[in-house]
Amino acid sequence: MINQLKNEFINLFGNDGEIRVFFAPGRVNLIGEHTDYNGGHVFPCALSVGTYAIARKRNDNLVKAYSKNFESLTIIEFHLNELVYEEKQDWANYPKGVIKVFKDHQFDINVGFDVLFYGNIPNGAGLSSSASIELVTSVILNGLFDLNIGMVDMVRMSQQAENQFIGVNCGIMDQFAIGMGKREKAILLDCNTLTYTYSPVELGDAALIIANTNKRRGLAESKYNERRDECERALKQLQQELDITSLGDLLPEKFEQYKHLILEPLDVKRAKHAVYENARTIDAVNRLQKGDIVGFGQLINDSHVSLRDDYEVTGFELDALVEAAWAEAGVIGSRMTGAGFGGCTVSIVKQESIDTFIRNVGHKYTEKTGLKADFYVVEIGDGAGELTGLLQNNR
Ligand code: NG1
Ligand code: MG
Repeated sequence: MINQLKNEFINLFGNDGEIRVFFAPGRVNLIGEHTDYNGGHVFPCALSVGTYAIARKRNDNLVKAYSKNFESLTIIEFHLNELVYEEKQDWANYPKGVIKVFKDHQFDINVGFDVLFYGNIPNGAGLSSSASIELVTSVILNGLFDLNIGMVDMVRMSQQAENQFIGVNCGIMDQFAIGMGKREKAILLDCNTLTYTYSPVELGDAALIIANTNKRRGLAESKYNERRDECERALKQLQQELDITSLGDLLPEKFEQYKHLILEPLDVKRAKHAVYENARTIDAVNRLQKGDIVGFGQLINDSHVSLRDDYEVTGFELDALVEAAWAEAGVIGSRMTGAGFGGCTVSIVKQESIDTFIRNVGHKYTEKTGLKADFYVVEIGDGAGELTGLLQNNR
């Protein structure tokens, strides 16, 4: 595939000068949802699918970018000194935003570059195609301009691009998982301190299956910021008596003791989810590490119930898909993943039941919603970087 992408690059931009290849994965979060911006723990992993980019420095100040995923569009062109958000350029705002943040941090990007992007992550499905474009742009800049930036700093700058340039006030989970991911491992990340550990995802005779509702997440952005506000308000009220910096600092027992300080009943539910989900995430990783897959799966189910009833970010389609999964014999756990409202679920399914799972759950889902679900067996891949020599061959 990479050779084909290189050929297309040459057809678009000519054959003059060294061509380099970069990749950033998508991610799936196993547990710890809507905890990142609450200073809690998350447990995501990088996928083997993601965004490929073929890139080469130019001699002038232009960036010329082309995406194979939007082939009807021509090459998008912008000047390094005019990095402004443009509604009609949609996807190109992600690379643009990252370049802007790098320049704002005084990194020396003295010439422009040509770039071809190709992504094989389903779009708008909660698998972080946007953070994937951000991170692939970061590693392009780091590589082409010999910037020698550490990955965690690139993760932070990619998040800043999303916050400041795109205007989504997201936490750091997606960019961190995509930058720091490791094959066959998930990352337990404390979003308050950014301390992290890798945990092997050994599920015995079971596999992880992603199912896409194919319901796009239209309202997600506005509801997302609304949930952030609700949690922030709850935190402020708790801080009147508690010395905490985030909801992630609170254990469930303490929360029960002090929740009367939160004035709005809805805010109590939102904060409750954040506090219990954080505790659940730490508990789940302990169980997984001890080989207690059933216990791990039970907590994944509990996470969905909490996101459905307390955080209220699931919706008809996600609930239909998860309920159909719960009814299957070979299912150890199932829940929504990502921001919610649509997008994907993640399930732990016994190998021998995968085919019947896909058939039965797909059928029930369509009966209930009129939509068709897509299913993928998860392969946990490596984080973002340049693909040199051998790494290019097996793609
Ligand atoms: P997705 O599903 O990628 O939109 C969003 C946030 C994360 C996190 C999750 C909920 C963005 C880019 N990312 O993920 O930071 O808060 O929701 O756990 O909005
Ligand atoms: Mg996104």
